Amino acid sequence: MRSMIYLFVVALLIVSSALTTHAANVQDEGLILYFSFDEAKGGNLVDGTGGGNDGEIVDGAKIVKDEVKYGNGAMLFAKPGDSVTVDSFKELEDYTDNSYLFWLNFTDPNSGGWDQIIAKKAPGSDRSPGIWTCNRVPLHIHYRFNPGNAGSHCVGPGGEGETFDENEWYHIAGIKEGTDFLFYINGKEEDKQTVPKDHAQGEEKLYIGRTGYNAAKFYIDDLYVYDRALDEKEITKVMDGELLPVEPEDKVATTWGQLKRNRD
Ligand SMILES: [Ca+2]
Repeated sequence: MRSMIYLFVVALLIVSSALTTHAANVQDEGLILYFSFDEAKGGNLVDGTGGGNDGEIVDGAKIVKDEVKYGNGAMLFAKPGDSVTVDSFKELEDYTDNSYLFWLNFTDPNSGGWDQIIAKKAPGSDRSPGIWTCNRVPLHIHYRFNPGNAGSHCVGPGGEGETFDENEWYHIAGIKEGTDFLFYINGKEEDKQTVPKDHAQGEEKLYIGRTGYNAAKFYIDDLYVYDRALDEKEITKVMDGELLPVEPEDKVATTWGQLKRNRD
């Protein structure tokens, strides 16, 4: 009888663990959009916050399994036309303070043009924020807000004028708080600029890859968009994957191990 109950409890734990993991979203105060890039469903990226603001794979960009930072997939932007868009929604249109955090791995030197990584557009503006490479071959990031085209010019690890290497993952965090723009790379503040407190905003899409500009060439993983400014500690937490749900296999293995120990 005792082993019957034991088996029943184990079965129950496995089933409930699988169910809760399936439903687990990534949630945090002010987190309005999250993409794991682990899979595409019917040509869409599922909004991992549970908010339903899925991304549409418009052209080219692919989920890949060979170069991944977290989970079991990332997304590759390999061609100038590769593009993902997210339709406008209230929180995306309304924010002033905001934070964009993501892992980025450039696959190639830059084309020499202003190539797009991410853009949240607004009526009459393409930088709320707009994130590009710089118009030169070495790899930098150009991170801007309107009006006034303000923000970081050509930043890399180490600051303005420094360059990113190819084939290496970097954690990027752009934080706008009031009139401050803070640019973090791998959890370290590398640049600080003054930007308009009330930057251009309104109903327009969020883009990854091509806009009116060609897409830069990169892998991206684990994208978080907040409608508030994160502090340094929170940036590190996101970078370290601490908001991610526990993997189902780990959970079952852990539960099983604990049960076995309790029984022995
Ligand atoms: Ca992933």
